[in-house]
Amino acid sequence: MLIRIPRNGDPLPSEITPQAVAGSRRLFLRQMAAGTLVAAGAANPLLAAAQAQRARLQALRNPKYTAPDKPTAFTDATTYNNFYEFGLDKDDPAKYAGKLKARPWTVRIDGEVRRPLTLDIDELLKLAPLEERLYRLRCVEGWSMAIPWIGYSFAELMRKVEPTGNAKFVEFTTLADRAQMPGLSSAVLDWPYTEGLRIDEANHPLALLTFGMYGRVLPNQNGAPVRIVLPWKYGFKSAKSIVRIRFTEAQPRTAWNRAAPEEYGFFSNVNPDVDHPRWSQATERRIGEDGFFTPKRRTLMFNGYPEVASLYAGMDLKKFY
Ligand SMILES: Nc1nc2c(c(=O)[nH]1)N[C@H]1C(S)=C(S)[C@@H](COP(=O)(O)O)O[C@H]1N2
Ligand SMILES: [Mo]
Repeated sequence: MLIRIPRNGDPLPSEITPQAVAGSRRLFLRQMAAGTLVAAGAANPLLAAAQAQRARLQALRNPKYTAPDKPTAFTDATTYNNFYEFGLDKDDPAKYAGKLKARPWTVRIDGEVRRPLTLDIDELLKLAPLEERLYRLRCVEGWSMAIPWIGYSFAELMRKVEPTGNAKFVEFTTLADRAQMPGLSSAVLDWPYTEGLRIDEANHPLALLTFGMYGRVLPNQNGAPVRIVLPWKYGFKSAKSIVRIRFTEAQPRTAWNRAAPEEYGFFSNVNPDVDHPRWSQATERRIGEDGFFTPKRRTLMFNGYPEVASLYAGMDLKKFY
């Protein structure tokens, strides 16, 4: 991502104390001193209010896809974000995504399919039963979270649109609206943000078309009203606020690959043995565990989802990073 190039002696991106965390720690200490801290959830009244206003989303917990991890605090998952359409700082999406109008919203599904669809977001949401899945999310920058997402396998949508024999890839295009997204004035990426998958990856049951988290619809900063979540890949593959899904014969270009091809490949599977050209990927910092003495976690192959390994049988994953 657009992290400062660590020069000699500079901290690695994963070692910089995130502003939001430092900020909430200061607030916590102040509240402690003032004796106003009644419960952990009261630490951020603004967030509590935002959470209460979002619609609940009913979903059945799928135990097969429930990571044994402790879920990341909702406050962390909604204030420490990458969503460059709203700015480059981790707390920019929480500050500026409030403007995003996530409903009404249409998603176009077309390209190499027998039944192209243009669906209102609430029709798309009802296309298959919603499940809750606790997935690990590993950002290429070296931090991770565990988030209870709500959605259904992207494979369910694929069955409905019936890809043709020519469909070899899927391209996701996300919203690029200058009126709602202040980050678009920056030329850091060539907007709109696009991502892509090989069709067998998209068809893997782990790939989750996601509408909610923590029991409610997605907060804007996490990609409302619909995003994809690919827990075995680096976080940037999981495109937010999707407006178009296109099935293609040729491998689609992706925003990050166009911006820095040596750093962000098409596959971008989590792999502790393949370093980013500017830093190691062997370990990670779990957001919320960043005490001074907290050891880093070892990053797992495919982020701990070995069931995807067969998708890459026979591929040199150093070459196809
Ligand atoms: N449209 C869009 N999607 C995006 C991004 C972005 O900047 N724009 N950032 C990606 C990155 S780098 C990460 S790590 C995840 C973060 O998701 P989260 O904020 O819900 O944890 O979103 C991904 N999806
Ligand atoms: Mo990321």
